[in-house]
Amino acid sequence: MSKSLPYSVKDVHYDNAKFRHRSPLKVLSQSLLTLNTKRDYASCSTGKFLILILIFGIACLMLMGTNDSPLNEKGKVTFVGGFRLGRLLRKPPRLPPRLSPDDGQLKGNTTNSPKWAARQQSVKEAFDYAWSGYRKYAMGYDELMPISQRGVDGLGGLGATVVDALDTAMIMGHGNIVSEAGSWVEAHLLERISQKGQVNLFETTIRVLGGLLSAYHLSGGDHGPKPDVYLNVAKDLADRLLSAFNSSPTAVPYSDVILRESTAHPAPGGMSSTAEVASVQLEFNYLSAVSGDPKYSAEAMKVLAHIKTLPKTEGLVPIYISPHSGEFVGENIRLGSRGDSYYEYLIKVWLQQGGKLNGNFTYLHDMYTEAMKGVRHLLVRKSIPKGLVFVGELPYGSKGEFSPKMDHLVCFLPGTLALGATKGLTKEKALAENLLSFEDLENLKLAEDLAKACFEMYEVTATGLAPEIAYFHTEEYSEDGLEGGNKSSVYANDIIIKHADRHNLLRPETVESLFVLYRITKDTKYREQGWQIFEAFEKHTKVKSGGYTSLDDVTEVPPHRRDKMETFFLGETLKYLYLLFGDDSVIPLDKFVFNTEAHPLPIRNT
Ligand code: DMJ
Repeated sequence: MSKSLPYSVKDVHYDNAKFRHRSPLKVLSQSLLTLNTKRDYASCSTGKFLILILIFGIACLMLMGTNDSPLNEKGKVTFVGGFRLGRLLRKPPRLPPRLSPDDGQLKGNTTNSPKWAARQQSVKEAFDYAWSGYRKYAMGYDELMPISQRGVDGLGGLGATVVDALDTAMIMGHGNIVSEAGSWVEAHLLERISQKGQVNLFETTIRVLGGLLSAYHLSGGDHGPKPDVYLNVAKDLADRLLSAFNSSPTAVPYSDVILRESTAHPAPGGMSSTAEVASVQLEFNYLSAVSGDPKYSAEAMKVLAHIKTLPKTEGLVPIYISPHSGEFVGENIRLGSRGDSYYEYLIKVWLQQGGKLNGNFTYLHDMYTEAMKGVRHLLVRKSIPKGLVFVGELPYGSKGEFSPKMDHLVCFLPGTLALGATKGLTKEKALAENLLSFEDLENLKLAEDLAKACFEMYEVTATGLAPEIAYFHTEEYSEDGLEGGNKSSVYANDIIIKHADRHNLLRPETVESLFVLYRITKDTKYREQGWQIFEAFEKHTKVKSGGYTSLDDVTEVPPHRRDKMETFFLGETLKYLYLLFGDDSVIPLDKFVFNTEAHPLPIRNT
């Protein structure tokens, strides 16, 4: 079957010829070859003059259009043979340079107050503690089981914790952990990738591919392997993951890949999750940009260009999509599991590709704007009696009944809404420069309201940690006897926590949103809330023998513990907390987008 689904090739191709490095020799020989074939034209003197100009022009272009490779350690451009003309003529490179070890975007300008510097240091120590436990009992496994003191491969066996933690260690300036994790990647990961079996396209892309690419960008090479090691492993992995796109008869990829065979198949049941197929583009785009090979981006972007053409409900989409038909399946609409990062990537891919400066991707901004309007119209409600603003679900579509259920996963939304409104600038700056539309202001307001509901999901429990899922008390929906266990909470009667939903997996979404909202609004309440959450993690999830653990029930103290430290605790939760308490100049939000696993990737220079 051929891929007959409509998408615009124009929308999905990078102009990568500009990034691909060609040696001066290659440029000259190719020019001469061209001269040869144009011999007739060159026989007149005007022709010769034009050809000379052409050669000169190509040489200049070559110097102006080189990618990041000529940057030395201080981020300065150097040219072989001392030829400096390019300096006069050079435009800024369209690719963001990799960070040099001295770059302030990693080290910050140290204007932080002692209070927050000390709190940030506590997060760094927590990361050290989490890593030490993992290294001691589970090095090379996907995850640590801290209670049983062993490792487990829940994500296909690529040492997911190592790769997820790597860029966090870089950002924290944890040189020894960068060395340990980086050396493990260099020694083992390529071999693992060539031998392992089934992995999930989405999980492997966001955690492993995203982690490698972020490490490639952030690494100064002073600890661990040379940055190119990360890039080479990333390419090998992505080449195999591409089979998920190539085997599918439509633009919608299969969900599972057999790495050692480079083959792919649908998930049991045949459907792919909407969030999964639409949340691999940041990673594949960046890989294309730095490798100079457009194939990764082209395949990944076909998914979004295809989804653009599908019918939606006020911009909202069902959580399943069929790789066989290319159509959405069912009517279940939610911003929690299987729906969440679809909305996140619409705006982040647009930002990554240069936002307003790059007209090729306006359709993503349009899809995002329509979807957020849909969220405000169809999914946002207020709880009773105290009026918390929350986002519910439409399990049977817009004609069916509204469910006041909100996954903790939905708590990515406040951060995404705020980012989409100001494009990573502070609210103050965006207002001063008159950059906020009415829509942006509405979204920013909603972001702040939702962040409150997310924080209250923590505040309302006995442990101070949020459950996996909360329900909100409304006129139509109430249930007694299912409070969170903190009787002094103002919202004790607004939030309902069912028995099956009382676990906590050390998830990042709320602290992610607190971090983004703090950067954008500068309101210190977000930092204080983040600190409260961090202290609750310290109190209830730290395991004596090493590492941190998920919990079974956040509504009782002491909480019954599960036995798993998820990779995103090191990759996301602790990273966002560290950044929340640190300098704003570290990984600035108008220069980086975080993938959905918190791996920062640079925004393309346009
Ligand atoms: C992470 O793997 C990613 O943030 C994903 O988008 C959602 N789930 C987890 C964290 O909760």
